[in-house]
Amino acid sequence: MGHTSLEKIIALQRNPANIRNLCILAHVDHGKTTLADCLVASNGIISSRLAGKLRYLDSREDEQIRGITMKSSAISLHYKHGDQEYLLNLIDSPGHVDFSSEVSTAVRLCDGAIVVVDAVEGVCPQTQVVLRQAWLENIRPVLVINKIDRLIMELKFTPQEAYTHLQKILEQVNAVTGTLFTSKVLEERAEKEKEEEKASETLSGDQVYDWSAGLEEVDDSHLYFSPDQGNVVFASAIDGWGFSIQQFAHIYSQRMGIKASVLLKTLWGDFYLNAKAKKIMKGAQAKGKKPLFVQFVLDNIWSLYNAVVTSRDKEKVEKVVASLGVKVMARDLRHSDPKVLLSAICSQWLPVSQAVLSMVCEKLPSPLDMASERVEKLMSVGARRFDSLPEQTQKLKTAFLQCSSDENAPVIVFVSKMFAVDTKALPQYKQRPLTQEEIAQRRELARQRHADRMAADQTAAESHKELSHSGNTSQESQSAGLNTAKMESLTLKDSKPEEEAELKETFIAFARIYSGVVKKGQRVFVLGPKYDPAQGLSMIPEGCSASDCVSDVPHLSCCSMESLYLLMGRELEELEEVPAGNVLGIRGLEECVLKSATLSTAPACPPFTPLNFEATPIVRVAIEPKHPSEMPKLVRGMRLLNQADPCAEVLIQETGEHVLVTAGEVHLQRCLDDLRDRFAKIEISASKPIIPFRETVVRPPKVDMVNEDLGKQQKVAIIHQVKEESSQGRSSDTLHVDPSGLVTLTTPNRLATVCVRAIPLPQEVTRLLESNSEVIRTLEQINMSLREGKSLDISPRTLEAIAGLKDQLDNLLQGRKWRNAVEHIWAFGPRRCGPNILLNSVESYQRLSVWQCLGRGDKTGETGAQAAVLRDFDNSIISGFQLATLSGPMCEEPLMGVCFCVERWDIQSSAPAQHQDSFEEDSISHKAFADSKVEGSSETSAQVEGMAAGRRPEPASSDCYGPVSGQLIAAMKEACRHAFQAQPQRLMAAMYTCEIMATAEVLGRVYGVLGKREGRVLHEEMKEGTDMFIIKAILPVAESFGFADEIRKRTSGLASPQLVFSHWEVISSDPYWVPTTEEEYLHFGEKADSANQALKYMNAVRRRKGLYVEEKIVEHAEKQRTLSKNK
Ligand SMILES: Nc1nc2c(ncn2[C@@H]2O[C@H](COP(=O)(O)OP(=O)(O)OP(=O)(O)O)[C@@H](O)[C@H]2O)c(=O)[nH]1
Ligand SMILES: [Mg+2]
Repeated sequence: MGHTSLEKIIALQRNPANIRNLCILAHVDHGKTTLADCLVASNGIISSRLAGKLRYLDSREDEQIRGITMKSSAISLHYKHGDQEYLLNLIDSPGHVDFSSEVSTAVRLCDGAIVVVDAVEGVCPQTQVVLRQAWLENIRPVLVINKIDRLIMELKFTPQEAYTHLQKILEQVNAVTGTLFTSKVLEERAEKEKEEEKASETLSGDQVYDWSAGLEEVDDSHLYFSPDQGNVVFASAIDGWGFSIQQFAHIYSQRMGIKASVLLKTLWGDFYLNAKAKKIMKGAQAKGKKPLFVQFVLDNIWSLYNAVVTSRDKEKVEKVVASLGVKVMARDLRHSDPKVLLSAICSQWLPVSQAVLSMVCEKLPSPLDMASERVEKLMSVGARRFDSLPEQTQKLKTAFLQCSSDENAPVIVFVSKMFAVDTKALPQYKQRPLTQEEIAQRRELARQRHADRMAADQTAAESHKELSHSGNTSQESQSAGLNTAKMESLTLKDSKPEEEAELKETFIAFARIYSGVVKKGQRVFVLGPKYDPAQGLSMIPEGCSASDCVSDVPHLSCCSMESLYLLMGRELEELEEVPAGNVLGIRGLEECVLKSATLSTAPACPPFTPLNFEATPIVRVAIEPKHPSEMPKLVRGMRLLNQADPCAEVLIQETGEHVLVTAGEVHLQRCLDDLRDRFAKIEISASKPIIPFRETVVRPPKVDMVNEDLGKQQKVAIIHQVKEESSQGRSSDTLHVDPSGLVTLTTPNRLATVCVRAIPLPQEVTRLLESNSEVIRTLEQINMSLREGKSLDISPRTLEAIAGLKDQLDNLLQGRKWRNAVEHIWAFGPRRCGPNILLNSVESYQRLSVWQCLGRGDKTGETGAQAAVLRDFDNSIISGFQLATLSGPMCEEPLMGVCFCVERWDIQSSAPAQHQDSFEEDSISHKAFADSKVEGSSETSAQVEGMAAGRRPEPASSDCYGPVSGQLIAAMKEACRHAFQAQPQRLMAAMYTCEIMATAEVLGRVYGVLGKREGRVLHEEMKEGTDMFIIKAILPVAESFGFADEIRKRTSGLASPQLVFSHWEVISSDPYWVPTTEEEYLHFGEKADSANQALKYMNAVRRRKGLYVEEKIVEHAEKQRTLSKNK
């Protein structure tokens, strides 16, 4: 535990005003863990000589080997600042994109963050992401510009150049914060205006809005990083030094008699010292003078490095040491590595821990300073507004703000992740140092034993003499003794496996207490993400607590916290109770908490808003055990892995495969290692990554593959293809496809007909829908509640977002084809929120708009008999559309960017009505679905499937086809598939963006690797002041595996890219393309078997899914050879 005793920390935990919960955030490799080492060393937990080399918080073996952090881990530190003592709960987070979910879990528990930026690399993509994450969680950041030593040693900057460079970095960081701030102010202004609008609706309408109103009024100076604000530290974590300008202001105010407050304002900025006038003046740059920062600060550091490292001048060093007043040990002075001497001097002169921790104590908020805005954000889930929550729930806000550790205060705890530790590492299994009495007792015992043995030896020797002739008995007795010893060892061995089985992984919750005192063994409610406090309050009797409540409230369970731990990096310390405002570990929740949860003693507490995850899990692999008999172990292991990782997903696909979805290659590797070594403990084999695709349609191309004008030929070919299929056993008498691509399909009982056309959506629309999927999901939920007759109090922000989406759609869907389209949107799909649209162009059918919650364009529709019948089956059409968009005809991957337009839809009103109710609601709730099964119509679902697969039910009376709604679902799905096939079909590939930093020498090789993998360079620029190039490129996910490794190898580790999922892109080649024109035949040959990338991808997917793959068998090997020569 270092210098600080556990008792001390427990005492500090009781004073929330002096607690700081903070995390370290940065781009990968900017030095977070190294900085954390320095801070940890200041508490004596590790030796300061090892600080920076040990990377203490990277406790996993693979973290040490790879040199990157993969899990965030916490440690509690003690710091004395002025006359106050502080407790700092520090969390180190990973910087690699693959682990950005670990950042989200860390940020949620903190009130502040240290953002670290590499002085050479400056603001990198992940720096922007973490600043955004900090912003979204309303936590306050401070800045550490690290690796200043690289400016001296690597880039060989002069102090003046370094100063200019540092200024630029600050500008970059502030630009990011500025953008975040501006967008927030604009958003808030819009909200305010809207409320005002509501209030003044009855008043006169002529108002003029100033677009920038609000921006100027808001004071944002506290937001920005500036050394004179005291929120910036310059450091070199590896050499152990760091400073804020306060320190230098202090030094120089003593040495030169200038007021510290004056120095504080002028040490950073365009000021210089006029030695003659003994004044500090403005305008250093214009007059060509040295700024104060250069003269007073950087010059000193530069000359120190020069003396110690570059020239290794003993005399100079001694002078410097004397002038700084530091003490250096003789062996450091003699050490062959100058860096040792350097850190020995620097860590006394400008210890980085002191600079950083003082800044943290002064500038970061304590748990008591939590902004009420942040509390409301945490408490209002989804679309609900805070003031619509039950009154008791709203009252809990004061508990948050008070952060009280009173006995009566409600306990509110948030668990942001579960992490697994080896059970043997838990404190209760650890050997404790013995107390004095115990040692004395043992000594006594040992002495006794010794004395006994001496006595026994003596008597044995005597008896041996006596019985030296017969000698039997002694042997017997000896062997008996041996036997008992053996027996003992045997029993010991026997009990071991049992112990081992028990000693497995234990899950500890990574949590923070927002209110109340948590006691060991206490019972609390566990609130699931969907828990509704209003419902809970109405169902749980008043005064009922978690300890005596057997609840059947949905999404609520109870559980007890078996042990509480102080998190100390690699160690855990057991605690009896923990007061509010602290970060802690809790054991005993693994049964009720999967990944994150809210715990409370008050049923009125709402679940916290879900964590913001920046990374989309996209890389999936199928996993199986080497020995099939070990399947159960694998299943159990995967379940544990799922719980232990905030971002990994584990699922069983329809094909029965066990699939693991991860954020990227590095993450995948870590998950597999964990599975193999910790959770399943078996040999496993993983498939190649399964690459996701999307299917879409495009406008018919105007030129053919050899750039000749196409005319009508292409279309003929496509219709030919559809016809071919329909003649292959599909019911052609119910299906008709006209030359323009309009598909007419009649249900098998011939009572209903739908006409559907597929139209490609403009790219911008697809992108818009995709980026707004959350909004669409909310919209869908609201519509559902409205349909069920519930009224919802929707927050203005949500309404704003929905209206915004609608306006944007209106703007993008221009032209004759899309006239009025937005008003007629019927649904989005798949899963009701995807990037495809179902459009209602049935003239005689008016339905409620999906935008009904906006209150405008609200048409109740006509009340004709036909329309009423149609409305009853409305849901079947939507369900059919959802099914069709979920898996397309090309390779059963989801569709994207397709609009299905229903142009005609009739149902003969003689449709049997008794079945309708049961099926109509099936997609609304599971309950309704269950009901329908009870009614005995379960055979219909089988029939729906049968029809979807193209089997044709026997003709008989209309009843034998099952309920009309079911038939309609199938018909709609089929119609959509045919309509899709009637258009030129394309695959869409997932794309990564990557930013690669490389030096000029290796640039060529980077381009080489990118080109080989079908990557496209977007732009390339030179990083200012360095010889590094930054290349931004996009790369198909399908080609990305091994990319990072290859780049690293080819450039001898000089360039290392980070891949981030960016978007979906249409692959331009047509997978179904066959040569149709003379020129094409000439160019590609009859078989056209040159590489068709899209076809390759498509067939790979089909093969994986066990679908039929049409492949040409080589007919004339001879001809093939000549062909390839001709090419
Ligand atoms: N020259 C120099 N190198 C440093 C400094 N601080 C850290 N490094 C080096 O930078 C590399 C990365 O340091 P880490 O502390 O592991 O970086 P990190 O930010 O924790 O990285 P991730 O956790 O993987 O995101 C290591 O090789 C360090 O030795 C510094 O002040 N100067
Ligand atoms: Mg790290």
